[in-house]
Amino acid sequence: MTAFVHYQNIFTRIQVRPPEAYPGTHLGPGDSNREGTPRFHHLFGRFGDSQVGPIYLGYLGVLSIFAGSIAICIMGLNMLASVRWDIFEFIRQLPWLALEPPAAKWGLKVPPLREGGWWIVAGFFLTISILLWWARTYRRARQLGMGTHVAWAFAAAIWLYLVLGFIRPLAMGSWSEAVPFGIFPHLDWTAAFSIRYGNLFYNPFHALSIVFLYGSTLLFAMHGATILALGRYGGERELELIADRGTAAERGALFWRWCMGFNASFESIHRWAWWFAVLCPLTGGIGILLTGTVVDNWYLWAVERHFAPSYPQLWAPVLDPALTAGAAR
Ligand code: 07D
Ligand code: 07D
Repeated sequence: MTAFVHYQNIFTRIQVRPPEAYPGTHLGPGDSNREGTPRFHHLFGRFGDSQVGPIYLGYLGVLSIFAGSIAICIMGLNMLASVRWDIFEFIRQLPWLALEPPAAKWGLKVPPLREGGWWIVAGFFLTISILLWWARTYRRARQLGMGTHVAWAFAAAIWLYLVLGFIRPLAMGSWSEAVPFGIFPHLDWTAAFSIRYGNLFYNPFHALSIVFLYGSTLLFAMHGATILALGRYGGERELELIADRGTAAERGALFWRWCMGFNASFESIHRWAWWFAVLCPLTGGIGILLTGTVVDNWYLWAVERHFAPSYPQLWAPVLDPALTAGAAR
């Protein structure tokens, strides 16, 4: 039996629980206090660290949550108004409800609140909230003497968000080009956007973005699996293994070299992961910014460059079905 029960470490089994909660490093001058008494929870320990809190809020955190809450309240109240303040309908229809941007006739003007003005106000507060949260990731990393890699990765996502809701609408001269707030409505928007601009699949930057999206999941799976598989040799102590390649690092490297002839190093795999993740929204944002501004129809653009076939020439006259006798009947 034991011959078949090989080492398989998929779920976290170890609860890391020191005798006392660790409040974190010394805070510098100008820093705020940390909030909350740290506690240990078994359930959190199953997914990550069993210690929960204290959390550092600081003024950036408080302001960000405040601005974000205003944005969410404006969206929620507008959605509630759209179902005539009926709470039951609000809950039932929530995934379909929307706060839409202003109509095209308003261009970049600020319309009355009921005609898209609320979308601008909500978008303003959401953007402030996201930017403040970005500053928080940057400041906390600096305070801990870390690199600012998390902040710059987040900035890549914010780039796509700003292109979708702010930069491209500015370039097109109309807020109506922006994405609505709403769960399914924002998906409808992507479908309509793709059709309106001649099928986004022919946009090479959309394709690149997909490469990095799929590539990210592939790398994530390969890396996660490798480290778990090396757990019995201390493989999850990645940093030590970068400095001093122990048997875990050697085995991991050998495994991939045997399987595909090449291996990332314990350090470089994280650079691969970072770049793949960052390039997904970075290339995506470029693709969206080019759409409607530089390229009007991606399908025709691809036909001109000979990588999409043109529709076959129809020699026989095409009858409009609406004009045939059958339609009248
Ligand atoms: C798992 C981390 C947790 C984050 C979560 C998201 C809100 C929004 C607000 C109802 C991976 C929290 C969501 C706070 C609620 C209101 C007003 C991150 C994880 C759980 N989308 N999108 C979703 C956003 C765009 C697309 C889900 C945001 C573009 C498709 C969720 C933005 C385009 C699909 C969501 C944004 C696009 C989704 C799950 C901003 C092209 C899905 C997200 C700010 C990029 C999926 C019903 C998730 C779904 C989905 C949020 C932008 C396409 C509601 C906040 C305009 C095709 N999007 N999205 O897990 O199930 O992310 O939709 O730009 O299929 Mg989206
Ligand atoms: C959304 C960045 C902003 C998010 C931020 C987070 C909060 C929440 C939470 C308090 C994700 C803010 C967070 C506010 C706080 C709490 C809980 C990043 C975001 C700052 N596509 N498509 C992409 C595929 C089609 C379309 C990217 C696949 C069709 C449009 C991605 C397919 C049509 C856009 C991708 C497919 C279409 C995209 C997104 C397949 C629709 C975009 C990458 C197999 C019918 C976006 C260039 C990303 C883009 C985008 C994948 C098909 C439309 C790679 C796999 C043809 C309009 N598509 N797509 O990082 O960049 O998103 O395009 O069919 O705008 Mg697409």
